[in-house]
Amino acid sequence: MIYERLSEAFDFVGVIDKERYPNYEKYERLNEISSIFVLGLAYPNVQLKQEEDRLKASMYTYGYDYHDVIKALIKETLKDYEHVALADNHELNERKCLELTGLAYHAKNNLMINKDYGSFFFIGLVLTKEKYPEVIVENSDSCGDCDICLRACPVGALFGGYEMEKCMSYENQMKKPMRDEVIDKNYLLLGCDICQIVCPKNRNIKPAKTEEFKVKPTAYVLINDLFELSNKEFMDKYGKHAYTWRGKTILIRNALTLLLKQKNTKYNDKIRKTLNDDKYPDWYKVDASKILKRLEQFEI
Ligand code: B12
Ligand code: SF4
Ligand code: SF4
Repeated sequence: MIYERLSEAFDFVGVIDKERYPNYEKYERLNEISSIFVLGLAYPNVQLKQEEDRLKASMYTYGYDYHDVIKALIKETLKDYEHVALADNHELNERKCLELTGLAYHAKNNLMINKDYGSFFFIGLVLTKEKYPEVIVENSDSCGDCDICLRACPVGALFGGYEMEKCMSYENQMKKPMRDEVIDKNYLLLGCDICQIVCPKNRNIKPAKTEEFKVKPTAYVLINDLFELSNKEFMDKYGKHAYTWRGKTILIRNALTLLLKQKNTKYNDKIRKTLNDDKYPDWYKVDASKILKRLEQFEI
C-alpha cells in the first residue's frame, strides 16, 4: 500500500532492503530500519534568461525548495504510516540508493539519469521499520562513448571522474574566496546547470507535473534587494527558494561575478559600501574588492 501511494504522489519509486546499502551496519539511522523507498520528483526543464537588474540561480531553484516540498508530500501521502522522511541533507548517499533500484544510472556528469525524466529530478528517501517487497528494475542504460558534458564543463571538473573542488556549483556555495577562473566563469546566482543542459539524455523528457516546482516570480532576485533588504526582509520575500540556503552574503558575492560579466557598473557605490561595513566577512571582501577593481575600469 505504501508503494502504491508513493507511486501516485511521486514520478517514480523504487524499494530496496536496507542490507543492499553499502556498509549499512555503520549507519545508526538504519539500525531499526528494514526497507528504503527511493523517490524521484521531477522539476521543469526550462531555463530563464539572466537579466540586468535581477538575477537567476540554478534551474532547480526556480520553484519552491525541494527539501520542504518532498518532505511535505511524503508526510501528506503517508499520514497513517510510521516512517522517516529524508531529502538531501542527511548522511545517506541518495544517488547510491537510487542506483540500487535500477531506476537511474550514475552518469559521467555525476548525476543520476532516469529514462523518462533525464537528470532533472530530485531524490527523496522514506525509511520504514516494516519490511516491504523490493521494487528493483534492470537498467542497462549508460553514457556509452558520449563525452559532451566532459567537454562542456567550463572548469574541467569531469575529466577522470567528478572533482568536487573544481566544480563551480561547489565553489559558488562555499564561504571562501573564489578562484579567479571561477570569478570569470560563474554565470548563476547559485549552482551550475551546464553539464545537465548539454546532456542528450535530457532531450525529449517527460514534463514535470509538481505545481510547487513551476517557475515562481521570485525565481529572479532583484540586485537591489540583495544590497538593501535586511536578512529577515530578504528571507520573507525569497525564503521559499532553495537558493537562500547559504544566506544572502554568498548570493551578493556571486551576483558580483555576474555584474562583472555584464560590465554593469550601476551598483559600484553599493559594493564600495559593503567593503566598509563590518557585517561583511573577510572571504566576501576578498572577492568583492577584486571584482570592484575590475568593474571600476568600466566606469566613465
Ligand atoms: C554534497 C552534495 C553536493 C555537493 C558535492 C557533490 C558531490 N560530492 O557529489 C555540491 C554542492 C557540489 C553539489 C552539487 C550539485 N548537486 Co548535489 N548533493 C549533495 C548531497 C547532499 C550529498 C552527495 C555526497 O557528497 N555524497 C557523499 C559522496 C561520498 O558520494 P559520491 O560523491 O557520490 O561518491 C560516491 C560514488 O561516486 C563513488 N565514487 C566516488 N569517486 C569514485 C571514483 C571511482 C574510481 C569509483 C569507482 C567510485 C567513486 O563512491 C562514493 C561513495 O559511495 C546529495 C544528496 C544526498 N544526501 O545524497 C545532493 C545531490 C547529489 N545533488 C543534487 C544536485 C541536483 C546537484 C546539482 C545539479 C545542483 C546544481 N544545479 O548546482 C550539482 C551537480 C554537480 C555535479 N555535476 O555533480 C541531486 C542529484 C539529483 C540527480 N538527478 O542525480 C542530489 C541527490 C540532491 C537531491 N536530493 O536531489 N551537491
Ligand atoms: S555543475 Fe558545472 S562546474 Fe560542476 S561539473 Fe557540471 S558543468 Fe562542471
Ligand atoms: S552528456 Fe553524455 S557523457 Fe555526459 S552525462 Fe549526458 S550522456 Fe553522459
